[in-house]
Amino acid sequence: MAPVTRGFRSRGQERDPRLPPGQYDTQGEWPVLTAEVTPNLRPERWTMSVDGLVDRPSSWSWDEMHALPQSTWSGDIHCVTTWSKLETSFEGVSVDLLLDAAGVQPEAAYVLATSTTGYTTNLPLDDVTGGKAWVVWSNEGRPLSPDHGGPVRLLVPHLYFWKSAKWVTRLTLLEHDRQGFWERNGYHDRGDPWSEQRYQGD
Ligand SMILES: Nc1nc2c(c(=O)[nH]1)N[C@H]1C(S)=C(S)[C@@H](COP(=O)(O)O)O[C@H]1N2
Ligand SMILES: [Mo]
Repeated sequence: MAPVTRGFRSRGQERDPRLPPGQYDTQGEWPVLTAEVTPNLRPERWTMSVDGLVDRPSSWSWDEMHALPQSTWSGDIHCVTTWSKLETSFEGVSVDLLLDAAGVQPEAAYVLATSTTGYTTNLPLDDVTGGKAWVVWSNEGRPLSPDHGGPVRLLVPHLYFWKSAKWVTRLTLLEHDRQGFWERNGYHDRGDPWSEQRYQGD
């Protein structure tokens, strides 16, 4: 029995390659991190808008969003407070679709995402295009709960999860970066977990 036990132990000590540096696995749990009061949002009254440096400022109602081609993303999410949730999935629409419909102007290089609550977060345009970002309304096949951003949140899973604005309602295309809520409070403008871009200057 001893060799078997040792085998298990050493396997348990190996670092999971899916975990970026400084992160731990929540083992399936999904913590809630909310800076503001969770809004009670009725889907019928929610809209998604794309504005700023676009040819056609555009808005989608709940029904219009659901009429767009949908995608499912599966993978891992990483919060800057060091938790990672591995192997989860979300359903929604690609941000590429929304930006293409609005027609992004050539000077646009950044995006500011805004929530119905006033929460904001800034992202390089390159980080929300090319199949890297979605507007999602369900997780593992179930509607997003209000705590997790329901009815609708942004999903930018390759960056720290504060970039994935809950209750997202607007994407504004900008020529110059404009800091959002956490970024003004010292968090990184990009937030790549694999290079540990946690704070300004990292
Ligand atoms: N509107 C809004 N979006 C937000 C936040 C927030 O406080 N308000 N927290 C961010 C942070 S720090 C993280 S880790 C994730 C947490 O999402 P969850 O509560 O669904 O885990 O949402 C991000 N989006
Ligand atoms: Mo976070």
